[in-house]
Amino acid sequence: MSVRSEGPDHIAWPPEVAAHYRAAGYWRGQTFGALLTTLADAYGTRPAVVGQSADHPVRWSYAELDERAHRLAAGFAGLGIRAGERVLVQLPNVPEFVSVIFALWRLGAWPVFTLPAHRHTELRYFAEKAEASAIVTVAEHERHDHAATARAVAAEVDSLREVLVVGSPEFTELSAAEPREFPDPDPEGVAFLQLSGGSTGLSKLIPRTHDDYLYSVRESARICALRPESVYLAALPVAHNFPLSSPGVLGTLHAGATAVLAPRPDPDMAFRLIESERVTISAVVPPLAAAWVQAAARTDRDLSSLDVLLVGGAKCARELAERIGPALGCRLQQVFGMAEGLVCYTRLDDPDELVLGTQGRPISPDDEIRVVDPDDPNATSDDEVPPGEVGALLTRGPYTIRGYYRAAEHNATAFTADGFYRTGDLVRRLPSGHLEVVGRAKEQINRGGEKVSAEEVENHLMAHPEVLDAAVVSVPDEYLGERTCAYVVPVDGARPSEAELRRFVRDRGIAAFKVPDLVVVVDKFPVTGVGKTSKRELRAALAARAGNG
Ligand code: AMP
Ligand code: DBH
Repeated sequence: MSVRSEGPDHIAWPPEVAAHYRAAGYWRGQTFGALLTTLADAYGTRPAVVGQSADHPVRWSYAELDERAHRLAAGFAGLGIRAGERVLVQLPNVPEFVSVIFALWRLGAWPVFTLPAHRHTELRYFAEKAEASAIVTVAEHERHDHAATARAVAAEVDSLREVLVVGSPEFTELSAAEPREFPDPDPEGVAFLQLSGGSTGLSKLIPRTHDDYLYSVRESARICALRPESVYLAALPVAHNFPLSSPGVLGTLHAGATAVLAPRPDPDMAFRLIESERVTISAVVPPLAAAWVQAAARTDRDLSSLDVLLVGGAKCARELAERIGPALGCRLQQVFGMAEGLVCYTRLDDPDELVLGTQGRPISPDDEIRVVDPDDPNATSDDEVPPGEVGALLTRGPYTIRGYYRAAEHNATAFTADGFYRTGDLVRRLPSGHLEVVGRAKEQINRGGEKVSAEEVENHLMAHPEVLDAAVVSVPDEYLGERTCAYVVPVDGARPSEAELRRFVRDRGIAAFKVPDLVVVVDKFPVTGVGKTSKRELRAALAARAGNG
């Protein structure tokens, strides 16, 4: 398979740069497995993870989580899973998510963090690309038979030897294996593969190391003022980088605090847990923030324990930002991050103007930020715009990758020659260092925090026998921020209906959020000077339609 050999697994930082990150104390030579041992020693009987496991409530102390991770690691090893092997983890917000990933870390195997929303096509792609040897999933979630999908994928991908279903008798047996020790993996080596939102085609795999990720987790916990008494509610799907690490479940554990895993993010579920667990901090994407704000006006639940709500993943409109504090009786903390690395936070002691009007400033003094010419996709780190002007954001630093996993061709354009990551975001930088995100240069639709790659959906549409060409663009949407609109040019004489095309895309086995919200069949696309489809004009046409409608 050609997808398997498109470049190296991991592009390390240059040696002198790595030496600086070590000397500055960012990289401390600790692995996630070793961290859990330290946490169990320090916080033993304190509650680490609270959640629902197959409909029964679970409350694991640090010592219990530690023991479970030890046993599971031995169980995985018994199945033949080895250090350096990749394991697809597709779990919703269940406690086992935490024990499974720490078990894999202890073993030195690499979790690949897929989302519960991913379906056959995506899982197969990740499994092939990573040459994964196992999938860990649940039997069913939100009425989808995950075990069946995983088995179907395993039947098609040679490397996949095991499908492990949390809650099955086989998994329970693995969890009871006799604990044993494994050699601690290299802290500067890859710990796991995180997913990008997939700006060009399918999601890219992002290799993160123990050292770099632990630095961002440790600092995130500090910036969000987590203490052992804190209670973090994971409402978003925990495999995503935001609820995993900013500060997320891992930052929570790092602080010796308690992570509560919500099976669903809706206000009913979230408010019930905030009340019963005395939640102090949580994290949401803007559309969910809006839903919580609305529901707060008519809830009987006691939300008084909530101190901080992080909002990120997509731009939080100023009007929404202003309503959060009054409606929920908490402080707002904005966060602008990416699975590739860079994470910015507004600080808890920032003036209101910055908290409401910016997406924060970077975690690290060594996060290098360049705001460059937005009209030149090849702009270098030298092509900076004047201070205060909008430009394309480039970044480099102690926890930002230097390259995607096995993606040499894409890396050539996604990174500058001197190692800056082209984030694709358009930002303005204030004198304080805070960034205001004003838009996006890359072709990605941000559907309320769920990132949809235009190219990926276009490819699915073009697989339809009656579709000649497809162009997917965003439409502004009051609730989600953006929705997807697919423009389609049919082959001669054909006129596929909107319903038929949407059904076709859905039946390709992809996440429901990627099915175009709107399909418009046209005779031809507007083009740019050199004859490329002009998405700018398509968006303008859509805006005009909306204006007339
Ligand atoms: P992903 O590739 O899924 O990790 O998504 C990262 C992207 O999400 C960033 O490059 C931004 O485009 C977007 N994003 C994340 N947080 C924010 C935010 N607070 N405001 C605006 N955009 C955001
Ligand atoms: O959207 C993201 O990817 C994101 C948002 C906030 C992220 O990765 C993060 C914080 O770490």
